[in-house]
Amino acid sequence: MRSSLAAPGRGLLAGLVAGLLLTTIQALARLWLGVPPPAELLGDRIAPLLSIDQFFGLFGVFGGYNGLKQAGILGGTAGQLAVGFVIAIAVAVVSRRPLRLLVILTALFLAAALAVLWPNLSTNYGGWTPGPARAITIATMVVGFALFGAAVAVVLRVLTARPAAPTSPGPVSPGRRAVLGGVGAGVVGVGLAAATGGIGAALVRESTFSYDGLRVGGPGITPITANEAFYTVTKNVIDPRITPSRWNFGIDGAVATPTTWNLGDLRAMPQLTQETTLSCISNGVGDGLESNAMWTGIPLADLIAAAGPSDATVEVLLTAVDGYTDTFPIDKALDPTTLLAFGMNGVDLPRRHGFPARLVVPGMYGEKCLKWITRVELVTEERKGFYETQGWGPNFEIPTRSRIASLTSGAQVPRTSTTVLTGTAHGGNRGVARVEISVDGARTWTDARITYPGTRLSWALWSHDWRPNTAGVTQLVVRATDQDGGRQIIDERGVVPQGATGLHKVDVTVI
Ligand SMILES: Nc1nc2c(c(=O)[nH]1)N[C@H]1C(S)=C(S)[C@@H](COP(=O)(O)O)O[C@H]1N2
Ligand SMILES: [Mo]
Repeated sequence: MRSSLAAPGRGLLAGLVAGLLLTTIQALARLWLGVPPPAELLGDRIAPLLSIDQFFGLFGVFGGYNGLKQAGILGGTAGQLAVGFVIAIAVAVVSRRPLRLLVILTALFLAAALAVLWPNLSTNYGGWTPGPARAITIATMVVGFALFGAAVAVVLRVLTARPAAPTSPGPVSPGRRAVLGGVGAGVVGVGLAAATGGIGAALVRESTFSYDGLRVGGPGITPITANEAFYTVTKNVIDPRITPSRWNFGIDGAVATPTTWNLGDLRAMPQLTQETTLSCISNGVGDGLESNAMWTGIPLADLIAAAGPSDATVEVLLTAVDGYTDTFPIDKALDPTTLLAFGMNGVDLPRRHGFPARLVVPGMYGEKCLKWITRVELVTEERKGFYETQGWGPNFEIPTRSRIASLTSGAQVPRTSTTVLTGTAHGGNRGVARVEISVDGARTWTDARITYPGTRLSWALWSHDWRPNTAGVTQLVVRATDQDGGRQIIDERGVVPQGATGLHKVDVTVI
């Protein structure tokens, strides 16, 4: 007896149904439990291994960080489906011992995924800490791959017409049975595709694409940035949504007593509120990946002291639930202004800014301010975090900078009336002492008015009333001096590898 569908066709159909089932299970686990599927983990596995040039090269190919993230997740999911097709077709075509082959191939597929992704398995977007997170991720992969294998076996069985015993002719002929089986598998496949699509749509709504890369700018910059307007940078396709009961914060490594605290423990400790400006290492001269907020939290030093740090400690290695890591020197971790923050501008940290807890590390780039943090490991030798492995740094201290925010190059300015120029100046953790403005391409300088002085840890806002008088093209330039007397670096340096320097220049036409 022969099935109406040839073996490769049966394999393809089985691979489609089983692959969609696997994708659906993974999508549901992502949505409900925050378990990242292999395609997502693969991105995190590869990203740190790229050089900055390769990383930016991929931005160019895929249209920025968002485009790269989308291509990565779609490519990884398609790749998984492709491997599934290969397995199912191989099993369908090999007539001897197909089940044994199926078990072997599925187990190999699973083992390869676990081996490649091993360092990333403790990532969990629902807030589980590294130990349970790893167990849940592995369990989800084992269940998903096993069900994939089972689904291939079932579909192939349904599609393969077996010879009917001559003494008991069934009402349905084997050929017809295969056709019905094919139709059945098709219906199941369409159902699974719809389920995957529906869950996929829910995941897209959760995604970071709408806000990753949010910047501040324009004439309306306020001393304190509203939470909704605060600049945002994330490595994630979907940011963590942490259930506090699953989460805790721990200090381990070179300490006398590794210690964990739950959110209730931490909130019961004395809190302080500190104004601090955060600034991304990718913030180009004059760009808006920089914002200021009032952060409420506990000095990290108090928590480290409770765990009994070893004198041999050189750095802290920080880990967040999304698998993001970074390091900075122990001296900075013990600085009383380095906070484990729970509050932002008087409310709980918003989800996208790190709920329930993030670091605030004044004077160092935003990279170091881990959102959704769960672990601080004291280490006795230099280690590297997510972006450090790409080659960023080694100096992560924010240089003194200033920006003209109210105008962009190409603007037209009236000759006979006053134009109010406004902007920001930021001295890292050194405070801003002075801002000067030039309206003639850095030939002559005048002091701008400091309209908001800020603190040593925050930006200042400045303003200058400009009455041009003469028509034509001119260049506006701003420069700042910090409270330690450090003047803004005029050498132009790009954001790679340790942040941009140079003066912000805006070309305008006076009409
Ligand atoms: N867990 C985690 N923390 C993170 C990141 C991340 O991707 N994951 N991005 C970092 C980067 S590059 C920056 S600039 C800041 C941005 O913080 P914000 O989005 O609250 O402004 O968060 C940092 N902390
Ligand atoms: Mo950043």
